Amino acid sequence: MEKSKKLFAEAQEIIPGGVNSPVRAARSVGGEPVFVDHGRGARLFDVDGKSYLDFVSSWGPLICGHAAPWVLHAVEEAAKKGTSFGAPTEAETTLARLIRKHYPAMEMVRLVNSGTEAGMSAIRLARGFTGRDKIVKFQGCYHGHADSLLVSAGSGVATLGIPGCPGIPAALAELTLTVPYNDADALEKTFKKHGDSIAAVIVEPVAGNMGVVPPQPEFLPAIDRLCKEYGALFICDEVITGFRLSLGGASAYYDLKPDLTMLGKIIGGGLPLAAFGGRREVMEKLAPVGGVYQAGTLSGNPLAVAAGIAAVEYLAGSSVYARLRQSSRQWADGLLALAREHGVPACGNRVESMSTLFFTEGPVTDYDSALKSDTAMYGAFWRGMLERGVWLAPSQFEASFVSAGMIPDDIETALDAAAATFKALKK
Ligand code: HOZ
Repeated sequence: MEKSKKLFAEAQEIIPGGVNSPVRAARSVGGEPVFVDHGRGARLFDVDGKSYLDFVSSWGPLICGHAAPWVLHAVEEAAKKGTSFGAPTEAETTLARLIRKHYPAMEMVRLVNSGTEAGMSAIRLARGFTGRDKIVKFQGCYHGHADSLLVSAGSGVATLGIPGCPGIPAALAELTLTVPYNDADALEKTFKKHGDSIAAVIVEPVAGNMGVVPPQPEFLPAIDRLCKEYGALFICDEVITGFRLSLGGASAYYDLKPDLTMLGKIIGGGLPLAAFGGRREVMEKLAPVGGVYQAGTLSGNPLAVAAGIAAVEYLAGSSVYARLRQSSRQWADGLLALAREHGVPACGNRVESMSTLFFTEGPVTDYDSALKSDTAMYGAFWRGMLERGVWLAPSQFEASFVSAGMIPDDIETALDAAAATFKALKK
C-alpha cells in the first residue's frame, strides 16, 4: 500500500478528499483508497503490484470484465478517426436503434454523458411535458446528484450519512416528495394529496443504491397504475439494471412499459455514456423539436458510442446472462452461508448478477430496514477482504456485481477470503 498511500496524500492536497467521487475515499469503512494501475478480466491491479478480484466492476459498467478485447478494439478503431466532433455520427443512430430494439418503450432516445445527466434531463422533460412541478422519489434510491434528486438519496449520501445537502435551495427540494420503497399504499396516499401537481414518479426498479432491494410483486405495477390514473409520467431508472438483469433490463424482466427510461453504465462499455428515452410524444418536447432544452458538447461521443455498441453486441450475442446468474448465486449464497456459519447476523438480497450481504438479520425491504445494518461490521469485513485480495464496494449501501470475466474458481477464491475474514472478525 506504500505507493497508494503516497499518491493518496498527494491527491488530497489538490483534489477535495483526494477523490473525484466521494464513496471512493472509503471513509465509511475506515479505509483508504487503493490507487489503481490497471484491470484485466476479473481482476484489478493496484500501483503496489497487488491484485484483487473485483466485485465493484466500476460500480456496474464492466459487465464484460476489465479491458474486454472487443471493447478495446472498438475504441481503438473509433479513436483513429478522431475523438470528438460535436456533430452527429452514424454510430449514434446505430446505438439508439440497438437500445430501442431491447427497450421498445424507448421509442426515441437521446444520448448523454452520465446517469446524473439522464436523470436531470428526464425530470426536466417530465415537468415540461406535464406542466407540473412536483416529483416523487423513493427513500434510499439514488438517481444521480442533480438538485431535485438528492433528497433522501442512497449511495454516497447514505454512506456518508448526509441528511440534506447544502447548496440545494429548500424551495426546490420541497418539490421532491419521498415515499418508502416498496410501499404502494404510501404512494397512493401521496397521489391522493398531491396528484394534480405530480409530474413524475422516478424509481430504481431494483434498488441498488441502498444495497440491493428487490421490488415486491405489487410495487412496480402500482407505480404504473397510479401514474396513469393521475396523468404523471413513470420514469424507470435503469442506470444499474439496464443490460444487467437481462438484455432488456428490468423492463423486460418485470414487463414494464415506462413513459421514460434512463440507461447508463453498461451502455458505455466503461466509457462515459448514458441515455434517456421514451414515448415519442414526450421525447419530441425536447429541443430542437420542442421547447425543453437539454444539450452537451460531448453527448454521443464517438469513443463512448463505439464502446457501448461493442458491449451491447457482445451481450446480445452470447449466453452471458446464464453464466452471470450462476456466478452471482454462487457468490451471494456462499457469503450468506459463511456469515451464518460464523454466527454473524446477516441477510442477503440478490436479483440476477447484483447482490448485497447486509449485516442485519433483515429482511431488508426498504431504506429503513437497510439502515439497520451494522456498518461498523461491514467496514471490518471490507478491510479484511481487501487485505485478502477481494475488492468490494467501500460502502454497505451499494451492490456487489459479478462480471463475465469471473469463473467459478474466482468465486471460490473470494469465498475462501470471506471465510478467513469472518473467522478473524469473531476473534
Ligand atoms: N452508487 C453510485 C453509482 N450508482 C456509485 C458511484 C459513485 O458515487 O462514485
